[in-house]
Amino acid sequence: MVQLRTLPSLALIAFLGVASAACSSSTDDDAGGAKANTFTSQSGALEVAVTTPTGDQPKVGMNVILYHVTGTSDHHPVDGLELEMTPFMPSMGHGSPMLPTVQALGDGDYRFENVRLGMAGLWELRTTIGGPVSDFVAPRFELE
Ligand SMILES: [Cu+2]
Repeated sequence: MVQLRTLPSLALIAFLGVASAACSSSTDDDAGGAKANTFTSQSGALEVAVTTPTGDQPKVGMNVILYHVTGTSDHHPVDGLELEMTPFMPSMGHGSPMLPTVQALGDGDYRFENVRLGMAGLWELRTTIGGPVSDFVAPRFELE
């Protein structure tokens, strides 16, 4: 039994190694600059890939944040959404002194400016989704 399982187990370990490397993309540069952190909306209908223009993680201070929104089932970009982002620090119960502005870029892409994250710690980018779809998503980031 042990011998029979040897080959499949090695293949599985190799696969898991690749998968975990893909997930921990924040610190390695081999991902070709993609570095997306993907979050599923509350209803499960949408997936939101979150990046920054530089490919770096959001940082303390002012940020530009990019969302790429796709349908969870068909993976098609979703345009025409009305997004409203409210950064929030759940552990401390406060938000940001300014609300980000958003610009729809087409092809499922949305650009938020003035995302001011005032201190280190865990932040949620609480985002209501309106327009053709009513939903909610809250990407979370630990800022150093
Ligand atoms: Cu705080």
